[in-house]
Amino acid sequence: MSAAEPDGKADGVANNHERTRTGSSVDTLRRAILDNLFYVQGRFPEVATPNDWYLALAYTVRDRMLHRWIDTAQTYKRTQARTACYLSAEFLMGPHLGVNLINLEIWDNVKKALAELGLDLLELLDQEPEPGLGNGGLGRLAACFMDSLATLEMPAIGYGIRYEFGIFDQRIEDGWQVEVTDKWLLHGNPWELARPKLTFDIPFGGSTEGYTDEHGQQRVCWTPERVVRGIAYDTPVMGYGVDTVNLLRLWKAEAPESFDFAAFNAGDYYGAVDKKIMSENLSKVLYPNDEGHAGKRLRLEQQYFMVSCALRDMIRIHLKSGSGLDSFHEKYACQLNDTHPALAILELFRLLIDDHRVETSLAWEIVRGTFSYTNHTLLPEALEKWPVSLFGGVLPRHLELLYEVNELFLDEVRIKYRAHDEGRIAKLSLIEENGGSLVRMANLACVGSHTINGVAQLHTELLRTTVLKDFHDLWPAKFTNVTNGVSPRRFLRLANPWLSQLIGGAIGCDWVRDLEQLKSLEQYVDDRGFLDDWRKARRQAKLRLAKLIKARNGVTLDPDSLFDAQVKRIHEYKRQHLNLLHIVSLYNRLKDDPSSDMVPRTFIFGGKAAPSYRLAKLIIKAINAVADVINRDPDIDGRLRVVFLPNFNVSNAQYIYPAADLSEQISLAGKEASGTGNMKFMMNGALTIGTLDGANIEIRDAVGEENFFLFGLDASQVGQMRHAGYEPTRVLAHDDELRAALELLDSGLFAHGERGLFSDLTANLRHADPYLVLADFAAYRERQQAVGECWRDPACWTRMSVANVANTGRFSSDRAVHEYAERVWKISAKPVGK
Ligand code: NBG
Repeated sequence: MSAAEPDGKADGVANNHERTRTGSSVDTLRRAILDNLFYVQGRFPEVATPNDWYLALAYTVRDRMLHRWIDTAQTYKRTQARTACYLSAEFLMGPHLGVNLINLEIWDNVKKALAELGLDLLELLDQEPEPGLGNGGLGRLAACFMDSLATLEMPAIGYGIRYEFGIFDQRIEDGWQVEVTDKWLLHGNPWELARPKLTFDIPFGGSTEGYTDEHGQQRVCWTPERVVRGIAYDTPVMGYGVDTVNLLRLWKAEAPESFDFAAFNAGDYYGAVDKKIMSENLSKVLYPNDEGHAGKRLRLEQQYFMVSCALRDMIRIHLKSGSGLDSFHEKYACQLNDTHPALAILELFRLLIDDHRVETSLAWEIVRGTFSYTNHTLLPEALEKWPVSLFGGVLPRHLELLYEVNELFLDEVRIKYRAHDEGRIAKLSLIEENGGSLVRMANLACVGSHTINGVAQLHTELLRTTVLKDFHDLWPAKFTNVTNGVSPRRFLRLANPWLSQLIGGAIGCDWVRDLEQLKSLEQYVDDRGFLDDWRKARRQAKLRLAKLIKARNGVTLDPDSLFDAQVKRIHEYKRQHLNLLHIVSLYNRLKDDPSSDMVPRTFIFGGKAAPSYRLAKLIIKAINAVADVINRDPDIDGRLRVVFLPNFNVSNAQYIYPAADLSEQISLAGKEASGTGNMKFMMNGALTIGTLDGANIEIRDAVGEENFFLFGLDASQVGQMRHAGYEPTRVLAHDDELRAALELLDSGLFAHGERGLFSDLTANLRHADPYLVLADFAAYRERQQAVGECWRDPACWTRMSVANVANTGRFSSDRAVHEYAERVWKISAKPVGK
């Protein structure tokens, strides 16, 4: 049957071999999997392990992407398409296999083909190690944007680092977080293609010297102290239901020569390999965030390595097309994903002036025409700054250029205001003089970009009025907002097969590429049959999560209890401890009055703490300790369950979002830039309990206040309260339940009798409470009470759940990418072959 089978679109060749690599019928897929098992893995079915089969399948899927990839590249080349380059130190892609099966629309056929081979697709999906090349929201956003760019058929390249070790694996031992290295490359990575010939030698350190060129021009020559070679590794990123496959190009660091032969010959074997090791260190490991980067030379070197490789690659492509560098900014729109790649501004300037001899003012014009900058945080401690001495040691030429740019920029400021205002100049300067001098990366990003954006309306507003106020005063038109979005392919279509199927049956499947279509689900909010099916579909997802938690935590969950979930990085501003205090107070209530009527709840936590963030790690310990006691207490009788699912990552996120009834988005107002987990929960039909922070505000606007559990201070009230002098002890004095909860945490009950184990946490709340946990506690408790009441009316709850999904359209990353494309990048779709 296979020979007559109409295969994939570009598969025009009537040749058996070709068909095996491109066709998508069940029979062809089965043959292809076997072929890859033989010829790529060198295995045969009788001895193949699940991992062998996974790899055979992955290659089968990759084969189906490759010709589309080449067609896409040819289309872009032929049309000389303007291209968005997403520069990011993090791409938290998550497992590729599932989403590629969805995007290629071959899920069902692959499933059948595997069944014929006696294999289970879900089992093979589980084999894939997660490429965790990111910390959290910022890295995952980059991945969702890559997905949307491809789906919208927009020319784009993602540039980043191929870390050998991504974000650490989190184990929980005795309730504590333990970090373990993540060996995602251990069994090979079928999704990437190494490009050993595509390399750049990146200079570091050394010194600079002026000289006069043959035309009498003053120039500068940088003589580096060492060179590291960047090698390209390409990962195809498939669009949904289209032929577009875009490129994610990650750089691996190597030594230009594996051995220093002089040292080797002199008998210094270790010295000879030393250099190689030092070079390779550059792409060895992803830095966990919240680490305080100042002084971390390796981190600075990583950033430079990445942007220099990326820019040299862009220049290479541009020159190859026959264009001159004066049109570089017409060819490329480069997005700086936070300040991590902001060195690209100086590096492009340097490459243009020093290496390509572009005249300085034209070079600066090109630079400013090229870059745009997204800010992802308002936390002052997260804004990157580098000691000038470190900066100059690693990048001597860039420091000179930084001073040059700064001088020109500060003159621009003086001229604009017709004054020399010391205060203003000090705030805007690229250098902070505060004890030691520091290079301010956010300021550099603002000065070198044509557009600056925040990631939710409130966040952008706060950027305009606080963190970047002086830049906004100077260039109001540079600022814009693009609220984040998430990929409906991964986080609904793939993650939640049951709900996807139900939705598909009701309104068809076009929502996968046009999420606004979910709006028409509103016609079903009073349809009892539909609501029943909705509950059943959601229950399936809860059962799946319960199974995972049983396996990982050994805790049995009641799928009919209210699943109340908070999954995200552990951080004081996100206030997992507010949630925890509420749980402890519920526990107290049930112990005081075992007959009290409370809806059964399962509290699910997940998230990693930065390895050096002590208080965050203590919060993890506290959650686990409380879970341990509550889950064992016979008085509670399963009415409360608390679990901390270890190692929150994209893979298990796909189990959690679909299973949650309630989404906890309880950060202190004004702190969470946007949040994207909030969107993923909503998209799957969870209701939100949340503050007026980040994108919660827009979620509430979209779904209507009656479908959202709002509580707490808003950003301006937070400011006022601080201004008036906030005293947590005063709150405590008036709230017996809250006091009792804190006291119970201190009592030793949750610490095998060890009093004081949590005192750093509780004392911090009692005496400082920098994130106003206590101030918001009463409002939170009250809203949680309302959540419980609402849960008692399943029809009402389900209606609200449907309403949430129906109004989720705006939170697709497709919408966000459209906005960037139109307002920031000025790129448009280039469908393959057209
Ligand atoms: C995070 C913010 C989130 C936001 C994501 C994506 C970093 C540094 N910032 O609120 O905390 O949703 O970025 O924009 O990861």
